[in-house]
Amino acid sequence: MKVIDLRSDTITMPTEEMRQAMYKAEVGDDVYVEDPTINLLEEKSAAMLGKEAALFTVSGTMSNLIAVLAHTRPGDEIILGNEAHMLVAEVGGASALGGVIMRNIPNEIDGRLELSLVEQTIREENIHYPRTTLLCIENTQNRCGGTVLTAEYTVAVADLAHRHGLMVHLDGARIFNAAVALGVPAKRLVEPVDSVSFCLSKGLSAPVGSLLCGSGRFINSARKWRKMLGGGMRQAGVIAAAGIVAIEKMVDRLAEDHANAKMLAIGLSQIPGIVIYPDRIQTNIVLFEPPTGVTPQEFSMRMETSQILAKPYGGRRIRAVLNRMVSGEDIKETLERVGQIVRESA
Ligand code: TLP
Repeated sequence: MKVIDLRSDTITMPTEEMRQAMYKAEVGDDVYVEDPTINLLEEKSAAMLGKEAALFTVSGTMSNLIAVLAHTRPGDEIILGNEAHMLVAEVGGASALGGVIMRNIPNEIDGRLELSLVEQTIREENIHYPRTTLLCIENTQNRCGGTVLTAEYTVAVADLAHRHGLMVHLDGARIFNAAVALGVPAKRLVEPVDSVSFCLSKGLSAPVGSLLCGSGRFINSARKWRKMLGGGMRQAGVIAAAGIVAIEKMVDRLAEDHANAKMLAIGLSQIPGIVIYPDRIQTNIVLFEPPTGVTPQEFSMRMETSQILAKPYGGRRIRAVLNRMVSGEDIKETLERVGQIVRESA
């Protein structure tokens, strides 16, 4: 039986074109900013996102952590959603290594942070209070089911933060999914934020890496923080080369993953007992609940026995992430196998 891996879009393998580019990549010592392939990836990334400069890092987690370190001082408070990846799934790095308090407010079902709640949470000047210095938002919002933040919303929330003297960082691990879903260039979605990170190694299929983008001054500071974290790489052009292919060739095809996500969601909604809202699917992430009486852990184990990999994702939810390694045929197969599991569990 074929294994259908829906655990994450991080499982995507590099394409043949990426491997060729990696083989041929010109390299140099990137700590001296002398790797031409990394320099090119950083220039192209900054241009695509309409920012002055960019920094290549090993992961989304490292980019987000560097952003916090560069924007804040120990003892500051940062605001983010209760479903933010930076809060839930980055090992508490911002607090442990950056010394900041992570103050969270609930994400709306569509991933937004309610503007009035953001405003109420920003500290006023008071001798007892920490300084609130950074707002972090996420687009797409992974744990809300890959929901997108519109350009209009991002302008509104960034304006609010800026009015109160905060900087704004956007965790844009899947910003190109948001751009494709909304049919707008990614740079429009990140225009009002001070920094943005995005991942090469998710739907874009590169093997490694993330880019942190922002002003020239911010990126100079970020480069130093990256060095302190041990992230100064040397001839890493061999991996950056795949990243160039990722941003140039792999963005438009994300639409296929979105269509497959929709197909999976509609199919799941037709299986009695499965709880899912296909109308809420906006990109490549599908959250669903197994029939009552079966725990998500148990259901995910039964799926695994049927060679379908998808993990419990908090509460009663299971997450399936569509990606380049999963075809339309695989979705049909998934629906058949899941239908069978539900019939057998009844
Ligand atoms: N997300 C991964 C991991 O949580 C396992 C996934 O499978 O979704 N921001 C967002 C919104 C993310 O979803 C992720 C990774 C990151 C940051 C961190 O990126 P990496 O894994 O490169 O450190």
